[in-house]
Amino acid sequence: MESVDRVFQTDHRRVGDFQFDDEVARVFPNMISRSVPGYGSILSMIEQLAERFVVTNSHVYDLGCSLGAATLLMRPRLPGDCKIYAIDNSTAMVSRLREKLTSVDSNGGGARVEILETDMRDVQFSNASFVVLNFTLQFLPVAQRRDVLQRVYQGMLPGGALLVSEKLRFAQPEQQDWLTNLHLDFKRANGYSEMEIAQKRTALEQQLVPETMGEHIERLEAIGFSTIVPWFQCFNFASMLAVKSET
Ligand code: GEK
Repeated sequence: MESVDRVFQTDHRRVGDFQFDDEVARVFPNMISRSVPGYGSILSMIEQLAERFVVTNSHVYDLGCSLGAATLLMRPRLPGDCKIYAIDNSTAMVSRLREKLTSVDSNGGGARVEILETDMRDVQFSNASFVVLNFTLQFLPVAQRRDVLQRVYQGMLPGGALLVSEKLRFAQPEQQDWLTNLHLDFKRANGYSEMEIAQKRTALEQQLVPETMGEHIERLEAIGFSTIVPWFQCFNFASMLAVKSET
């Protein structure tokens, strides 16, 4: 049975220091689906999009994979000669994913999975047909985001695609206020108290820095991606696809 997120329910926890530790990893599926509007829809589309972009004998990267939700959905649908690198720098997430992976049926075919406990800034990308950054880029310092995206692009096959899902910031204050309030309503409707919402917000403030959709698109274009398609948005959460030209 899924463990319920009560991480910020008491005010004993030292806020301002959000970490992907064991306490968070234990409740993570519950936490993310109650906090990120559209998370479930995005995951099911990742499964579908992987089938479209992944080519035989290529690599797929799931960067900041947490408990491997995207990896585990993609794996059975991809060719056996493909490899998914499921990458996260949290020991708690990676060890839970290792346990999970040994318990899923590996006889059903699909891609091989290699789990790496490492920082995505240190990954050497190669032969990539599909790269997933599902709510992960936002945790890197803004100044370091371009370098990671650039290296993804360089390691990507022609016709390959990068999927980036992020919390967004809005340049117009009215839009920012509306969408923030709608997101807060979503969290309240999912049972989070005002104290939990406030404490998590404080804890994440320094670590999750959202950018505007325009900033994302501009950077991806500057790197060289030929087509950038924002394909999903719910309140202040969005997902986009950046495709590398075939030629
Ligand atoms: C999902 N994609 O369920 N290198 C590697 N991993 C990192 C880094 C880094 N530098 N920084 C953060 N992480 C998942 C959800 S959660 C999103 C992604 C959220 C990892 C971090 O350890 C955590 O597991 C993940 O990125 C972010 O589809 O919690 O809002």
